[in-house]
Amino acid sequence: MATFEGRFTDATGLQIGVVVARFNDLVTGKLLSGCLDCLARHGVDTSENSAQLDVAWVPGSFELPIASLAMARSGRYQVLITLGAVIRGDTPHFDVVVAEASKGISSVSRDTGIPIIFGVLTTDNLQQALERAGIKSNLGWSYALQALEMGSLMQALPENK
Ligand code: INI
Repeated sequence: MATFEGRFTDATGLQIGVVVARFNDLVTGKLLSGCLDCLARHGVDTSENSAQLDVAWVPGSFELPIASLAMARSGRYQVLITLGAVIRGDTPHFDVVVAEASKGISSVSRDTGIPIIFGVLTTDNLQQALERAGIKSNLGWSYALQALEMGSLMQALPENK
């Protein structure tokens, strides 16, 4: 029996792309900070001229899938992280934006075989979003951990060797 698991201790050889939505950047900027902090503490080079990490900004969560598709197709990354915040109070088309972002991200991931971490907060109000972006905990940290796990798992799985 083979058991495959991701690892958190050695990020060497992992190229990571992060796609961040500017909409609600008070929240997404904090998610990005938490995410980069976690990656750095796990040995990822997060410096300005890092060859291991790229960050792409898009206008809103609706655009996360198309930018993810371009990055996934580039063949440069083993894992992508999407960061966004869709707040129900801000928009009557909350459900549309959330549905397009989630369906789009999952289909890009399946179609390209590149794991994409779904780091889009969906909350009723700004307070809840901020609580998940640093006031209580910072989910950006968790998304980074999940990216390390999935990126290294994909490297370990037989069909990716
Ligand atoms: N984008 C978000 O990321 N979060 C939101 O809460 C949001 N609201 O409220 O509308 C939002 N809208 C912008 C959308 O993602 C697109 O950028 C825009 O429609 C242009 O295509």
